[in-house]
Amino acid sequence: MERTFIMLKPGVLHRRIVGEIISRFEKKGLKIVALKVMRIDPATAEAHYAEHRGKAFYRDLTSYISSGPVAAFVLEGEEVINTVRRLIGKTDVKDAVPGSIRGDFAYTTMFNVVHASDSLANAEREIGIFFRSDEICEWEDGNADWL
Ligand code: 3AN
Repeated sequence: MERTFIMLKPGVLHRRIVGEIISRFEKKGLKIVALKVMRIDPATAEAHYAEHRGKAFYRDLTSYISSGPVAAFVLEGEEVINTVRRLIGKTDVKDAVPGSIRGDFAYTTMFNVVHASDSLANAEREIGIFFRSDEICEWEDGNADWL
């Protein structure tokens, strides 16, 4: 069983499409174990995107991520990291196919609507940045046999 970190980026709350996006993960059968609306301070934004330090878009990216409220959550499931990456679509919006979240809701790569962890190591690191352990709620899924 894996966990992954998802963040709906600034602007998504303003567009009132949080529910529509979360609903895609729920309909797939993925399990929400943590969920909150928050602001990301600049130091946390830099820590989160540390692997991109030095790239041309790094400064714009970290200031954008701190520019407004985000919806952050943790999903749990078998192979959830790869499943979520397929649901969100490619990073470059030109390659994000219709039917994926980015393909349907994003127009530019910087504002590509959603972040999701891309590896087990990054998932653990990112969940640790954004959630305390007491904010993660384990629950039994009585419907698991139907998925
Ligand atoms: P992903 O979010 O799909 O894991 P990363 O980690 O390569 O992709 O990039 C992190 C974020 O940086 C992207 N979600 C996007 O907002 C931004 N980004 C990535 N590449 C570019 C680019 N070439 N131009 C502008 N922004 C970019």
